Amino acid sequence: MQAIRVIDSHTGGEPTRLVLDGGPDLGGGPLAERLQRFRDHFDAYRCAIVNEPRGSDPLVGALLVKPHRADCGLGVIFFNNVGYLGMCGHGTIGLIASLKHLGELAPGAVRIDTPVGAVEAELSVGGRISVDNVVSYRAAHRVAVEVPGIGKICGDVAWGGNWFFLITEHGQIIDLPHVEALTDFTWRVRAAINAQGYPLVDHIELFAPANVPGAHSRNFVLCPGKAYDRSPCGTGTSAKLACLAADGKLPEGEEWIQESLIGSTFVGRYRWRDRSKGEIVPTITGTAHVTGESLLRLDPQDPFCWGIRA
Ligand code: PYC
Repeated sequence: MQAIRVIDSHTGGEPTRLVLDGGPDLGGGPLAERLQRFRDHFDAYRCAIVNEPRGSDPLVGALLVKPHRADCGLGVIFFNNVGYLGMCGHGTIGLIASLKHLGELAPGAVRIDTPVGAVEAELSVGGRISVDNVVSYRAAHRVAVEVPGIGKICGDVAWGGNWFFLITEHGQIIDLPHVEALTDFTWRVRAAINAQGYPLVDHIELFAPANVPGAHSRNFVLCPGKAYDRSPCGTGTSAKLACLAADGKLPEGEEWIQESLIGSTFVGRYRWRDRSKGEIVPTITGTAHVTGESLLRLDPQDPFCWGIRA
């Protein structure tokens, strides 16, 4: 019976399952090519690892691979209940906390190869983890979308390692009791923005005033497979920082504390990469905790051996 060795963690409540052994052999080459190989030939592994009955909708998988970029010490490909992610901020923090737990990483910096570029993680002695994410930017400002059953919504389209549509004026109450309404609202918005010429946008992010003392904003992030992010979303916070930088609302180097729907926080800041193009390098800081270490068994007699396809 095949076995897959994994270590589970959560970052601000959002789970990550790091695959250490027994995952698909994707061969060599740039990680974007390996991701395509994963999608084309080994997608059953994705489904087996993160979907029910072994996983759950919010769970993000992280396949640890050899890096392709010569300056990287690690490589990772992230995936979820419906597909693959370019980058994942909470997942990178979970990856570092998991390797530290296994004794495979000491405090210090490590560069990590991902399908959308190299990122750099720094593990502090106290256990906090900072990630210098891929270059992020706002691609479109104040895009108006007519959403069936809702009306006109305005938002920004931004890249933070995944594509986001960020909305501040939405009329929604951003708290846990309203999660179903928030999911329904953002799912409709996603269909409308996709239909309106932004087919790659697969994360929708709403903002409201913070509840946690010291935080600057609270968000709700709808992920591609319709689960919401329990963490403040590392790539979503990167996209937000790009918008704040473009609007001149947050100076370079200053802290932006982003709170999630469940009250967990990431500290964000950025430095300009190319001001004339609105390109920033965001840094996201948070913590993660290991929740389990296990062997997933793939029993060929099990009718749901390869997971329940979402
Ligand atoms: O933290 O970047 C993130 C993320 C993306 C999807 C879920 N979490």
